Amino acid sequence: MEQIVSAGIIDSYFRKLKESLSVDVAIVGGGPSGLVAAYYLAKNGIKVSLYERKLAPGGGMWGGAMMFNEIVVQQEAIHILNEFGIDYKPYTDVYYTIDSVHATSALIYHATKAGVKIFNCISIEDVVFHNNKVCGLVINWAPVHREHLHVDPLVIMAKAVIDGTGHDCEVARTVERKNNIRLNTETGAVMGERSMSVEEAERTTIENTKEIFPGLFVTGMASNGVSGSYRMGPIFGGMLLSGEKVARLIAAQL
Ligand code: 48H
Repeated sequence: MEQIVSAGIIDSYFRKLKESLSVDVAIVGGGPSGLVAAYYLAKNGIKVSLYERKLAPGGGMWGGAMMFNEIVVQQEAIHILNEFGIDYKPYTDVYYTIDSVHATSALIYHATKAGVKIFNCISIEDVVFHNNKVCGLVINWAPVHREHLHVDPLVIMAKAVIDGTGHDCEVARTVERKNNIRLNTETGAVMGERSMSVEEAERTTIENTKEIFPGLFVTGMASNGVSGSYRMGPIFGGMLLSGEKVARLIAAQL
């Protein structure tokens, strides 16, 4: 019995990992924007895997604001809440409040149900770079990084990579730092996030959701981090709409 339980887990995990060695889209970060992007791509029949360094995907959405576990979403993103079957309550005529645990778990559930393979506890440490194009991810166990163990990584090949790493826009920074290239931003570099300005930030999150280098797209907070725009606090419509937009951009390209 003990052996069956262990063997079952090992066999099915390694089958899943092996089947994901080459995917259409590899997403870094399991925050709301990455999860929404993953869902819409998978729903479109596209092969998607998502890598999250923490034990639980969901990023910054679980905690609402200051651990008050409620978030705000504006009218423009209500169709995405409806798509995920998420319940919301009107607060004004255009802003809605939502239980953040309910919302986050729904994003994870529907992404996996649509066929997204989520790999948690895995950190992206680099990309694969061929012929001036990003074409995969270099992955390792998150605890390996945390313990500073000198252990070599494995590689996932992908037709498109999404940086959904939030405020730090880690993938974009790594690509820029290591490859002597210009990104598709005003300065050609990662411009860094600005202070809070809610309406402006919500608008630019969507505008800045784009391909910033061949094969590399940004979504969510990373979009504003890369393009030097503002933060917005615990309103999440921009994150959801950004995930929807990046999925649309990639689906049109594949
Ligand atoms: C694997 C990684 C790596 C890596 C990071 O921060 P997130 O929730 O991302 P978004 O952009 O979908 O949502 C942002 C939102 O949560 C937020 O912070 C807002 C709205 N802030 C406004 C404000 O003013 O503060 O999730 C990113 C995820 C996290 O779970 C990270 O652990 C993960 O990416 N991650 N995973 N490898 N190298 N880097």
